[in-house]
Amino acid sequence: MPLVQSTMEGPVGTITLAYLEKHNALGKALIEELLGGIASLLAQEARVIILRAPRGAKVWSAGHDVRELPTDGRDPLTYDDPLRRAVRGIKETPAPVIAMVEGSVWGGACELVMSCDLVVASEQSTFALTPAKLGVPYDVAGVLNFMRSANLAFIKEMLFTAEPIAAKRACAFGLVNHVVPVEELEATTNRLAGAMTRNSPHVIALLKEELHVLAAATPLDPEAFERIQSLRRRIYDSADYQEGIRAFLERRAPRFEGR
Ligand code: YXS
Repeated sequence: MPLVQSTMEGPVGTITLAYLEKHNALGKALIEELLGGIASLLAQEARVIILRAPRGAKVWSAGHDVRELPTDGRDPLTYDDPLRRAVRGIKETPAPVIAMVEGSVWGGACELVMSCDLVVASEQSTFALTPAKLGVPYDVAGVLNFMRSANLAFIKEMLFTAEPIAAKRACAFGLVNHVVPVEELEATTNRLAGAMTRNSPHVIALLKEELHVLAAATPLDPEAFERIQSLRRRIYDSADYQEGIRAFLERRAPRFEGR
């Protein structure tokens, strides 16, 4: 059973996350299919790609597959982690990618949505940044993506509380382009996609790459980077990191002791 479905309608490609029994948890296998789907749609000359969950989904994506988070002292979000590869893959896709969101979005799936170029969300959808809830030392590139996606104080509230935030608030702080009634979700997304397909694909691809390169032009002192990495290492070597994953798997609230 595919974990991702890819379809083309005219110049618009659609990728539907279809790993429903695990609420579209972003594991290695799903991400491989996602990146393969994008490549296949681009090979069919898709001018816009829509990334969605099935209609009526309660959960758009439950985030990184917790069962694939390493517990043997390895960094949980390295450059080659599937989630990191998916985020880069979407940013490097020359065609615009629109996240069409219905349902709840969790953890790394929020970063996946933020890596898309536009976000159209239903009024009932929610977004929760969960590193602090799971005890995960999120990586520098990911935190930078959060910072660039919305107002800093809002991102801090999302990260420090780990509580689901309603789409309307996410939109007010720049995380979402449009919030619409669920029955208008597809029409609004298709209208935006249609408007883009009528414009020059090469200019759009150039503008997307210019914005990506300029946004990424953040000088970071190597020593500062190393200091952050050592702070992260202390956390993914900590008992609290193990506790966060164990609590999830045991379906209970975590008991973080700061160790
Ligand atoms: O018990 P089975 O085998 O049926 O599987 C259950 C869940 O374990 C599984 N599942 C997941 N598996 C791996 N990774 C996940 N993130 C994940 N989420 C869910 O899916 C099956 C059905 O889930 P269940 O029974 O909990 O469904 P529900 O309808 O009662 O609740 C839906 C959710 C989404 C509210 C609930 O599944 C949930 O809270 N999921 C975790 C959301 C979350 O905290 N995600 C963050 C993952 S970690 C991450 O993204 C980053 C590393 S970070 O945290 O740093 O941002």
